[in-house]
Amino acid sequence: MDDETQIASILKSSSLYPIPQSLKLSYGTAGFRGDASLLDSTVYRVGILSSLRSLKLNSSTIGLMITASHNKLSDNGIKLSDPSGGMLSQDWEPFADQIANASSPQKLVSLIREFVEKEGIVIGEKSGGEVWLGRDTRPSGERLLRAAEIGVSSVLGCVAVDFGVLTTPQLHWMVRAKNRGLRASESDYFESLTASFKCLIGLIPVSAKNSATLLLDGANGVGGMKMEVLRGFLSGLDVEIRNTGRDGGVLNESVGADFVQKEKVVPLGFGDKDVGVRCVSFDGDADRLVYFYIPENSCGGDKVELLDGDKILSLFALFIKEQLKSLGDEGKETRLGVVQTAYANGASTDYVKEMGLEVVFAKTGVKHLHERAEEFDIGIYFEANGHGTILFSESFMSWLVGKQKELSEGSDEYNAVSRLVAVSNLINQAVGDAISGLLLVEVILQHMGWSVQKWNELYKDLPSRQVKVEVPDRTAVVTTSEETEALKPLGIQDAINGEIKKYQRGRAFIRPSGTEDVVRVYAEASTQEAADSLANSVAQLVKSFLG
Ligand code: G16
Repeated sequence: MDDETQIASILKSSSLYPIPQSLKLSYGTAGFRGDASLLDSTVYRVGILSSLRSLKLNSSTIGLMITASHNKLSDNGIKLSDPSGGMLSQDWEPFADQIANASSPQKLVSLIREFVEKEGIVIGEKSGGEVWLGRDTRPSGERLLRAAEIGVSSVLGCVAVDFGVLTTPQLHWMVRAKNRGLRASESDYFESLTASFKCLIGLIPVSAKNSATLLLDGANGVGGMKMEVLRGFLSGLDVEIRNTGRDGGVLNESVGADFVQKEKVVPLGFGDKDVGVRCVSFDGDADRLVYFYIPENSCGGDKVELLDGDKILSLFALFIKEQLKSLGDEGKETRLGVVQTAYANGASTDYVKEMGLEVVFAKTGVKHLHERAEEFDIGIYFEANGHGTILFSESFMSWLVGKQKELSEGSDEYNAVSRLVAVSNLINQAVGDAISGLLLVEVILQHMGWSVQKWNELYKDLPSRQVKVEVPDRTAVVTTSEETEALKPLGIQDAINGEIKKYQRGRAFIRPSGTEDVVRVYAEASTQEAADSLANSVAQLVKSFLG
């Protein structure tokens, strides 16, 4: 990159976005996150990176989403979508770290120069790189999106296209569709979901349909707002949307999937009048969902029965398995697998294994699960926090579509194949998506004729507890690749093992969060009191080892 015009362009634009003193960021579980007031230079620089990524991949479209998802309102962040719709390739994360932390415009230019040369990226006025931008509802989003635009267009021949407020999975879906030469607007997303949902509802055999209203907690974010639009196109689903953000509620504050899953309590806006009703919570950028209901015996308490990502995964696995069964021997040959993380409740893993499914474990972060799920014909991945989807391999899809043409319409086999095809269109193939996940759960419940309570009986969760511990330096915790054991600080794992031994069915682990400045603690045991006590003792150990 010797071109004077290019260097001048970056030097000029980067002077608009000086790096705040002593800012040290690292590319975490899902990109950069932090206090929004400190992120302008980071977002601008990631704009440059996105353009380079586009140029590296023959000017394919890249997605750049401004969001801090489940984090507090005053935070913000960036998630990047590769042309496939998946997360940015992990090979580029070290470069992202380097440029985000470059101390001066000159240092930035020299890092970019070096990288462009190493990667063989050709920059030119006519290179046609393109980056699609979206943001969640955070007030800082608009300002940060402008910084991203300037970053993108400071690379010669690259343009930014602003799609305004979107859910993260919408942007990933649109990027994937665009790069596959398909219709890729937001309304195409809604149309695709509506058509496949309608098809699946039409394939429900008996009218076991469960018409009871679903209550949605929109986390005061973008998900509720988009669900309101989609609701207008759907029939066969009655959904009441609360916590839309228009009624004075604050994003993610005592609402939303992260709150409900971690605290296992009723979100704001829900209460006694909703006892027994099927409810669902989205997170701040609508890439996660968890279901819940308030039990009959709650006696005015705030506890909920939680149906988390593990239970959603189990429901999906059951439905897919049922369809494959209708395909006889060919169905048996299909490699259907499940990907979970160390957070998966032990009872859910036992349940899917008993179903005869292959289960593999990955590190926290959808980028890790997604990769493992691609190894199967049909790979279902879910984190307990509600982030997940079902991936259908290209080869399996072409076999399925061919099969559909051979079969006689209306036969059991034909219907099973049609359901699988419709599921592959409904469920987001790019990334976990709360909206498409919700639609699939609702279809399956109607198909089975099940209430949320009946679904909850698939297996009984082992009692568990999650806590977070604030420490001076969370990077002092280093874990094994599956995050089940801590390698550092030295001695902490032996101490944790000592605590685990005291509890029946005890299991616990610690890991540094990649989205918040905390160390996370997970504990499981045979009773809730025991799980709480194990989590607290491990949290104490974290405090004493890390000060
Ligand atoms: C992100 C990732 C998820 C991960 C979550 C929590 O979610 O996309 O895969 O489970 O962070 O990560 P951590 O425990 O490292 O903070 P989101 O919805 O916040 O983008």
